Amino acid sequence: MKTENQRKLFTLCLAKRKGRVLLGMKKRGFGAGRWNGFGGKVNPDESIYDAAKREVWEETGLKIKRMTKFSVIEFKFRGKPEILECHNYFIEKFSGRAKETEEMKPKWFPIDNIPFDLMWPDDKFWIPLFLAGKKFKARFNFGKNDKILKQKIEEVNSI
Ligand code: 6OG
Repeated sequence: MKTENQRKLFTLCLAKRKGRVLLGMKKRGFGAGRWNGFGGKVNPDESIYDAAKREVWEETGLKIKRMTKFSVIEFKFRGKPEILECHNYFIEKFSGRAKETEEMKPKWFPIDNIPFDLMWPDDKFWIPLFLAGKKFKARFNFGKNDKILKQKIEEVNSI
């Protein structure tokens, strides 16, 4: 009998304002050296939404006022049993100014100049959907050197 892969919950949050998207250069840990949204692991004692809010605060100093989920993406790496279930949020309203922290160096990018070559390889497939205001479910299977072996993206009405 095949057992269900273990799931690990993550969050990833993106802010968009006046034709620009806020990304952070990850300075340490998983994904270091890449631009990405803000987020991390969900602790056992918190909701996914609260975890997302906490990570944005820890990584940028921004205070979330309103945030909506736009997708759930599953990531699977070859040879590793677990599935990373990543819940993605659009930061619609916030207060404060993004500042550099120990983990992230934030920067606003024009939406027509997103540094996809310096991001996770999946991002170029789904960030355009996010920018178009779509909701979706996706799955990416990675092989050696973070190469995408298989992918599936499905637009949905609600998530
Ligand atoms: P910490 O290890 O910092 O959380 N993440 C990914 N993001 C993208 N765009 N593509 C991937 O492809 C990713 N895998 C993980 C989820 C890691 C952060 O990195 C995101 C979290 O926000 C494999 O706690």
